[in-house]
Amino acid sequence: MKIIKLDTVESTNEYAKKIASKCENFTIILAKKQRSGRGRLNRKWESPEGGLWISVILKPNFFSSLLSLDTGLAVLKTLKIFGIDSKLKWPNDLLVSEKKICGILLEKSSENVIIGIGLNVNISKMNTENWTSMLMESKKRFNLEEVLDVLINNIKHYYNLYEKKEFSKITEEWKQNSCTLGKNVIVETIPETLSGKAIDIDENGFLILDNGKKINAGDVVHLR
Ligand code: BT5
Repeated sequence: MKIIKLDTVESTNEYAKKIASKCENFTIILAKKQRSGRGRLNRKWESPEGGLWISVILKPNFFSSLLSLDTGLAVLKTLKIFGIDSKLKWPNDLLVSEKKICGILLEKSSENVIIGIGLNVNISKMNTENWTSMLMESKKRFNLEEVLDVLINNIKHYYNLYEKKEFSKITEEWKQNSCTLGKNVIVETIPETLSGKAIDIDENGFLILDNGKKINAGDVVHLR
């Protein structure tokens, strides 16, 4: 494993994509700040100093979007170790009391997979809505290096499960910690807007609604 530490970068995911083919498996790009951090569909990701903005370059033997949910478990466990209870919102968010504390951006770049993780650690002011941070939840500041160490260990653990194809272990743990399942939801996918009750996920990490629809990617609104 190698960590490349940067001061300011446009986006760690973009940087990772550029160098991925020359990197070893499990290379991590870490930045103090991102000038144009990105979410899914090119949405802006606020990345001031004080957060953990990283991209992990992986060279998995196979690809499944379950990797995004698997990474969510690594963040969930990290937050728990630092005393913060969070929930997983399908497909890629971690919430505390319905406020976003972390977002995950999974991208493929030829044979490489880039997993971007944005975790709001010591942040108290930001230009977006409905967010929170470790500092705001616990009224404590955290050592970023310590949080990073714990996070890396957890990513390794869950990535190992993924490589060993222990899909049911991943999905079961995900389901136990999800705040999406059991709720009525609206899901915006690229071709259509769907609604129904979220009842399950399958071994690819797809969301299953009570009307039988299976969704591989989309934006979820929790109704109740
Ligand atoms: C995500 O997108 O949640 C994925 C975010 C991934 C960020 C990491 S940081 C390291 C790596 N390098 C990058 O350039 N990106 C990755 P999405 O589900 O599309 O959510 C984006 C939405 O979250 C925005 O439209 C805002 O509403 C909200 N948002 C923006 N910044 C936020 C923040 N720091 N904390 C919480 N919510 C935020």
